[in-house]
Amino acid sequence: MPITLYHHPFSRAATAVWMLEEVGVPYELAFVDIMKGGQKSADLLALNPMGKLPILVDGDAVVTESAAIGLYLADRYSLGQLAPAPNDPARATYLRWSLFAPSVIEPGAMAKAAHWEFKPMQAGWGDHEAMLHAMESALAGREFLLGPQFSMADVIFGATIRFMLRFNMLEARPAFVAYSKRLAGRPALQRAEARNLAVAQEHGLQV
Ligand SMILES: N[C@@H](CCC(=O)N[C@@H](CS)C(=O)NCC(=O)O)C(=O)O
Repeated sequence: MPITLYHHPFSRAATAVWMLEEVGVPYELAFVDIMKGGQKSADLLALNPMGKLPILVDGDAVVTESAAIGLYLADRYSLGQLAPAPNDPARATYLRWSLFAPSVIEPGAMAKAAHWEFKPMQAGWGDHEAMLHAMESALAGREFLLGPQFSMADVIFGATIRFMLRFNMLEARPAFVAYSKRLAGRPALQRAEARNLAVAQEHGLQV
C-alpha cells in the first residue's frame, strides 16, 4: 500500500512532498481543503487531534509534525544516506539542526514578526540575534549542514529558511540566501514544486 500524505499545496505538506521525493518511495496525495476546514473532519482529527496538516500514513504508522515526518521517512527508507545511522557521530549534528527548525526558528521568527513580549531566558527559542548567529554557524564553510553530504536535516532546516525568507520573516543574511539557492538545485525539490503546483492548478488555487 503506498504512503498517503494528507496535503494542501499551500501548507507545510508541500515540504513533506519534498521529503517524499528525496527518499524516492511511492506515495499518493490526499487533498484536504484547509480553507473549508477539511483538516477538522472527524476522520482527520482521529489521525491528528491538532486538526492540522501534514499527516502521513504509512501502513500502521501515522506521523504528524513536519520535522517528525522527515525524520521518520529518512530513518525508515534512507538510513545511512539521508539519515546518519545511530552509531554515526554525524547523527548528533543531524538531529540538532532538524529539531532547531521547529523548536527555535519557527517560534523565534514568529515572535519577532508578531512583536511578542517574552524573556529570552525563559523562552525556548531565546534571543533573536543568538538564533541568527547559531544558524549562520551551522552553515559556515559547509555546503550542507553535514558538510558535502546532503541530508534530511537540510530539508527540514532548509525548508524553514526558504519559507521564512520568502515571506520576509527572516533577515536575508548572505549565508541563508546562498544556502537557499543551493537547495533550489535539488532535483527532488524541483519535482516537489511541480507536483505542488499541479495540485494547486487542479483545485483552481491562485498561485
Ligand atoms: N507543527 C506543525 C504545524 C502544522 C500546521 O500549522 N499546519 C497548518 C498548515 S501549514 C494547518 O494545517 N493549518 C490549518 C489549521 O490550523 O486549521 C508541523 O510542523 O507540521
